[in-house]
Amino acid sequence: MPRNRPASYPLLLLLLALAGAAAVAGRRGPAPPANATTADSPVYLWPLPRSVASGSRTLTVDPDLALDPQGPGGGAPALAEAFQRYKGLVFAPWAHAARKRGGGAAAYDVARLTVLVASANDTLALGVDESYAIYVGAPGGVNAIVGGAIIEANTIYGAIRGLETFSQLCVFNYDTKNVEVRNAPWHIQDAPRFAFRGLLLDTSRHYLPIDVIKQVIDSMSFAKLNVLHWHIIDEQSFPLEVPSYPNLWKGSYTKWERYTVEDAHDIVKYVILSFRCINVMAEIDVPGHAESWGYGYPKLWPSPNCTEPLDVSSNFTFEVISGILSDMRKIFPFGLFHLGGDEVYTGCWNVTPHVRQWLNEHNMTTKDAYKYFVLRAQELAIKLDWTPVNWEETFNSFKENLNPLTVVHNWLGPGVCPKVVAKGFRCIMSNQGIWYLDHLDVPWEDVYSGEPLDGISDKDQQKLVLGGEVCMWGETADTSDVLQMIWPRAAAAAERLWSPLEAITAQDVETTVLSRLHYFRCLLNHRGIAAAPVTNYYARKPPI
Ligand code: CP6
Repeated sequence: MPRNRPASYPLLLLLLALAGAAAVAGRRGPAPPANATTADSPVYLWPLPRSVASGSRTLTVDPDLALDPQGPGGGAPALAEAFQRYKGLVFAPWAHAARKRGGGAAAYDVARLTVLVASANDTLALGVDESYAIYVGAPGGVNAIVGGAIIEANTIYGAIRGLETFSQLCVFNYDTKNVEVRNAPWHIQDAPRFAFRGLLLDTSRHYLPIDVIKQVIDSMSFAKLNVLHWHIIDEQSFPLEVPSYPNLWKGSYTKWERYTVEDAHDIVKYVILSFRCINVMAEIDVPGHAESWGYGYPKLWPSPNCTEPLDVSSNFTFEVISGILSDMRKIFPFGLFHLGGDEVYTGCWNVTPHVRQWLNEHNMTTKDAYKYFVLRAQELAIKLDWTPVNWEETFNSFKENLNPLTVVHNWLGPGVCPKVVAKGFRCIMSNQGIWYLDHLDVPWEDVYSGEPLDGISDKDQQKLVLGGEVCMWGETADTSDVLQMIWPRAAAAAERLWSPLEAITAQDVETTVLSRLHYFRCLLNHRGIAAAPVTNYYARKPPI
């Protein structure tokens, strides 16, 4: 099997059938004989929680598992909705194989899931408390219920992270046809290492239908990623409706490859109102990467021969940016907004007569004009109560002038975040050598080697690293393959952003991490996400 090729569907299904069954049995290789005990089979969680204690009992889980909401935040309708969603995820993949229990009611060990949410505050912001604890069948657990299951969290968002982990403890037993929690009693305590755990989706190079974006969002929640960086617009197409400037989306590829304001609202509702605990950070990339704006408003181009970067000399440019931002503010409640600022090639500003004249009048070099543009766009975003995020070139070019609120987004390689935090700015790591998912030749092991705090030893400076983000640039990805390109490698970054560094030893990376990642990939497949095979897993698997 060639390396790194997105799996074809028949191949995917075959792998699913073989590997899925093997993984569910908790081992690599053939499924165990019918009389095999499953009590000592490993249980795989991804990302690894902060602390995990387990035992050796196997508990059955009632297909009619009931939610027992407790605490000031327990009554939120969103919790009930999330619980139903997770029940579906735990039981539905096995519906074809599950056997209805005939006759009298069988007693299941886990018939009720108590979810205790300490606070009724349901504001979703970066840094919201996502911690949780889980007890399953833990004698001496909160209510000392043997066979019971309890999730405790400070916020509904922590509870939802806990539901994800609980769902990963639930394993289908093909022999008994029960969903089981093995290795109980469990006591898990967990909280994320970084507040910002992002994934970039690029809908300009290829349009992605709303349903595909929602599928990506679902899959993000399985890996506990929490920021969807929506790179909506770029030079190739402008798919978003902007009521203030209704010609802008003439820059879409076709009128079918567009997002209405309602579509964008729908995405935000999907992540927020349904309490998946994911923020949407929207981006408009200026002044480079914006050629498509000019299809609707050619005046945004310095000239027909200079269609990028946007015309820095014209007030109209900033009026349009202001209109876009005001319209987008009504859609995107998240506190961060990305203003791009990368790969700005200002050469043609110099040779466009009216721009050249403006530069002369203002005594500016093109580099000055680039700075002027970025800072003016930042002011517009800040006025709308947004924290601006910019790609690292802005910091590299004029760090001393960036607004102190700026979050700098690394991409060019390692080494910039240490400089960024030393200057007191916040940083997000997306080192293109390892965290650009469109680079298909990067194996998961390299993704897994990512460490946002590399080169930063000062504790206060470390706090300025918000986290990191994997980038799914869209030049080579559309509906047909975007999920295969994202998964399973994004999971490798997700674990680095969630799990404590100390929880995973160098030896683990050589041994258990591979099995857990393989298991998580199968879990994604079972949940309908077309995750590709784990790179090189086949090469390391013992022959059957
Ligand atoms: N588009 C935008 C891109 C990239 C960037 N910005 C990019 C650059 C180099 C690689 C991959 C992606 N396609 N707007 C850089 C942040 Cl290798």
